[in-house]
Amino acid sequence: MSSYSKIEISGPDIIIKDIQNFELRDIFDCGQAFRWNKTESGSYIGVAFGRVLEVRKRENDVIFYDCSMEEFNNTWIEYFDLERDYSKIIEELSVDETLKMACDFGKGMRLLQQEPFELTISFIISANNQIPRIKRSIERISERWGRKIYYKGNEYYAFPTVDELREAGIEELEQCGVGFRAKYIYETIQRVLSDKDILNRIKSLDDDGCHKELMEFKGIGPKVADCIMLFSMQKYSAFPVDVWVKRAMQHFYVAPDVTLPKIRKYGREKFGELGGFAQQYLFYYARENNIL
Ligand code: 8HG
Repeated sequence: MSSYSKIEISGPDIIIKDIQNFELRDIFDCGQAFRWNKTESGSYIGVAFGRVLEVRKRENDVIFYDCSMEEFNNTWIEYFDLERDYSKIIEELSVDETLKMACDFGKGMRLLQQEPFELTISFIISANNQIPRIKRSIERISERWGRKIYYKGNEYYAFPTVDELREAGIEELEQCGVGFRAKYIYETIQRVLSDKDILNRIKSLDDDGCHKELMEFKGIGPKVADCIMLFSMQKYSAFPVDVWVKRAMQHFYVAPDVTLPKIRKYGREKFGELGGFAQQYLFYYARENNIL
């Protein structure tokens, strides 16, 4: 069962009617995506899969501005995970009191299906970093090497393809504010250039295989691998443990002196195939409420 009643065309726009569990703020501020920004009028504009999209929630509808049916069907249905029934996920997770609270807080969240190469580079940048800085670095990389796209007279930049990054050197990457991570990004670019299908192959593995292979890249540890596989490879047992998830788990479930790998194992065992969803509701709840 999908989570909307119907789709309408309105001039150049597409409107999803009566959508459930879909709030742009929850989707874009829950930590999974770095390229969406709120406009003064309350819509969000972002760049994904080489396209600029402006999207707005109006009462129970979602408006996709300037979007053909073809683009909607080929790109945004999957990207926004529109065919998944989130009320069922929330119901299953809510047997746990903590998750009930976290789901209630972030009930409009959806796990986006993002592009694997972009996400790999983005989450290498995320290691020991803060979200505003991560966003700025990704923006600078896109401005420097990505394709320019115009929307309403403004310039936006697609995240560069691996071929567009062929000439990017370590020093130039450093100039984008990524610090010590420049060499990891550089090496990842070289590896994907020499084996273009590598991320698709990794995506086709099972969850544990995927996690293991991603960690073969320098600059990708267990946490970053979990984020990449969860946000771009549909591996929903992934349970990324960063400082916020660690605090939430220690606050609600495990002893304060438990190690990160143990928290990850506990989370995966407790939530199984819904681990990634549970983690995302927890991350968002913990970060927005600054839990200690
Ligand atoms: O969605 C996320 N989940 C987890 N567990 N960690 C994340 C997400 N998004 C995100 O940016 N991070 C990391 O958390 C990156 C950075 O190390 C820190 C920012 O709070």
